[in-house]
Amino acid sequence: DQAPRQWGVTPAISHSLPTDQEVKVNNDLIEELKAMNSFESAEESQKRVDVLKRLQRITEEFVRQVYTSKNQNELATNSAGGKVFTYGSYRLGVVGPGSDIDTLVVAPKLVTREDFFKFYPPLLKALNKPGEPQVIEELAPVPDAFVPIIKFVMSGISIDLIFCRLGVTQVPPDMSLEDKNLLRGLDEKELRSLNGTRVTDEILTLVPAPAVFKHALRAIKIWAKCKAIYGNVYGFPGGVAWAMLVARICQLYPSAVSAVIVSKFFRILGQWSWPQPILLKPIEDGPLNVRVWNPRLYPSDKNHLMPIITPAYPSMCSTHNITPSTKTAILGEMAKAADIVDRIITGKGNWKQLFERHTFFTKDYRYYLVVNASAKEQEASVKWSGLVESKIRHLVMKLEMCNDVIASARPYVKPFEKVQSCKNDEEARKIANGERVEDDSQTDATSAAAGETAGEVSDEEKKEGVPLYITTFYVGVELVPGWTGPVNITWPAREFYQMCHGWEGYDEEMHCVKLDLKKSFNLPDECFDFAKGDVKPAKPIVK
Ligand code: 3AT
Ligand code: MN
Ligand code: MN
Repeated sequence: DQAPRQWGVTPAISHSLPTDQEVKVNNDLIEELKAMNSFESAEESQKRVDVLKRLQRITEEFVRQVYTSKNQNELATNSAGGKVFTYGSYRLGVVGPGSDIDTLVVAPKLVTREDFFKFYPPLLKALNKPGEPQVIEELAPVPDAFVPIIKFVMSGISIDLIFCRLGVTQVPPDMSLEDKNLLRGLDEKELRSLNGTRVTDEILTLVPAPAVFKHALRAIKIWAKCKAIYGNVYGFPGGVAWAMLVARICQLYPSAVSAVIVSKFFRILGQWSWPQPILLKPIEDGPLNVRVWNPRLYPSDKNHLMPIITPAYPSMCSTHNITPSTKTAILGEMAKAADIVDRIITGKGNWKQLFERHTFFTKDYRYYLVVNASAKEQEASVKWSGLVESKIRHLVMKLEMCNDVIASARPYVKPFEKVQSCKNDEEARKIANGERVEDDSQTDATSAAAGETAGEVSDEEKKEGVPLYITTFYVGVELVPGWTGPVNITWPAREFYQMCHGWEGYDEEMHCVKLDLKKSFNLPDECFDFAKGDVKPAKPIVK
């Protein structure tokens, strides 16, 4: 008899097959995932397949057009190829009804990023025929992004399309991105673009049973979102990091069902000796002159509190954003979840209890720091709110340094967007700065749901005055026990303003950012999901 294959960097903890009870609990889990609308219908999945086939054809046409424009002969043009890869939740097999498709176009070396932005958008636009339903909507190329991207909606599905050229003359249909020598000669943007697909592809090869992994990952992602501990920008693990955590547990229990993976997940990772890293395989060396995660070599890597390392060369820490407060929040939720899942596994509880909504706004804090980022124009607002969002975790770290008054601070993981119509520029300026305005009849905000883009201002609203695009972020603040004095946040506020105002695109006529400390009972309605049973904190009655 052969010893079972080892998955990952240590032997498995157990090869046990599931018990009848575990199988039953696992079926309950799948039913609960269905009830929560985690899966799409067969038609919806087929639509994604069709959209990807269409993108593959457009990609081949795109490469041909570039070759023709560069006077390449017919033989070279016809064999150049071009291929669409996927990454993100679609590649990992965990898409839900609202997910986008994250796609990567790979082309041979003659095709540049400039060609991509010049030739690809017109090919997409050409799919829209007059008098017919529009195939492509919301087309938005962003060539100067950290990862240059074309965003659009195709047949109703959001697409993130990024690009990478390789140092090869042909990209055939069976091309694989596994070989790390393909990375030679790429610039930083190309390396970043290629990374997502290489990492997700590799994760899938490193788990013993992909179907078990996918269901467990669906459960963990929903749980993390319910508990508001999901999102890299705010200092929590993002989709890829959660996926690697689940994958590691799958390696340790190769024969377990998803429900058991979920239960071991909370026990093992909640008690993990962080900052010991989570690895899916030994870290590899490679042909590039780039940094690979190594705390013995790089002091900054030693600062990572919960390192979760990507498997594909060049290995990186996917969780360098985690701060002391977000780490505490994650481990606290894991400890609570471990107890809940113990009861579920033994038949004394049910899965609904694991997926209960967080109490961030209803119970957890008495004080909230409200961050309002506002701009006079929608386009400016998108960039500005993104910039402010990226600084929230720095604000949290500064707040935690005021440890004579503040015990902990935790960011909420979703922005709230609204458009407010103001009488004139002067009123807009006042509102942006959080000053009281006399007549509030003109200042009803039209709120958009959390995380969604606020709609266009109607013509009527434009006539009435000037719009102000406001994005609001929240940070829960816990004071040191027994503190009754004033809460002075002058220093962290000043530091935060400085960070935001230091942005190269900052224009004080256009952008504004303002902090405001509120008591829990003064939080606006946008913080509560009354349909899900949220109850707004009441003002304490003072005798
Ligand atoms: P959804 O099902 O789409 O909600 P997802 O995991 O696919 O979940 P995204 O589409 O937001 O999430 O992201 C897919 C990957 O794209 C994850 C990460 O590798 C990369 N990515 C997304 N946003 C950023 C960002 N702001 N910076 C760097 N990489 C990003
Ligand atoms: Mn996605
Ligand atoms: Mn995406």
